[in-house]
Amino acid sequence: MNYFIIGDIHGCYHTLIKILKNKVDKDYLIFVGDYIDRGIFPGETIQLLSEYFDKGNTTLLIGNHDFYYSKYITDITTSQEKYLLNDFKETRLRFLKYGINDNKYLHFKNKLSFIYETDHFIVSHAGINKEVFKIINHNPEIKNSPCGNASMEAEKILGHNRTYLLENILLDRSLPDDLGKIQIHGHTPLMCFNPVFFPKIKSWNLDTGAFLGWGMSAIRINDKGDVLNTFFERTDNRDIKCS
Ligand SMILES: [Mn+2]
Repeated sequence: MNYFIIGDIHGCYHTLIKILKNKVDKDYLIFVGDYIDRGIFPGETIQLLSEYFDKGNTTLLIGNHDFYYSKYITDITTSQEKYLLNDFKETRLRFLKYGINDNKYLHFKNKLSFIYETDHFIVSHAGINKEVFKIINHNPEIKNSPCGNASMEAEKILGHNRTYLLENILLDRSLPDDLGKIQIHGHTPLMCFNPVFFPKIKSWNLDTGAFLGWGMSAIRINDKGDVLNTFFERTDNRDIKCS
């Protein structure tokens, strides 16, 4: 089986449609997360991703924006300060305009997973260090399974480790460690106009700043983790905010 893996989207729906044209029919699809926020079309984006997920052969990983947006709409007791760096207020209005209320969003969030791992590669939102890899390997139930099913279980098992794990999988901006297999992640935008490979740590970064007006990246790999093709799509003008 071959895999088609797509970097951060952030509501850049038209760019997403374009890059998906490179996917071969039988490819297994993996998205690295950050589907919403920043960009203009969060509703259209998660609608399309839901359809792919429901058809099967697709893993949707969770990004920090996807996760913290769900906190923003549910956790009204917490200070909103920590959300100020995001555009959640605007994103919520865009969702409502498109017909996606909070419950519908939470239904979508239940389709998202933390990690996708095979014998030859591992995909996460922000990249993984050795410490996190150890925790994941001690708790294999959090791999390859949507958080909606796994998160309660993970909470029980991981206890305080869960916050550490979450914040690292979702937020770590440092380069990941060499885990002895190919790593693929997004999260930290690079102005490189191509997916970026770091050979020393066998790691791909697929975030090329779609919402910044740079572009969206994807790779096709085989089940050994060998790269078959790389793709880069300049951000579609319709996805760029007029200021
Ligand atoms: Mn991110």
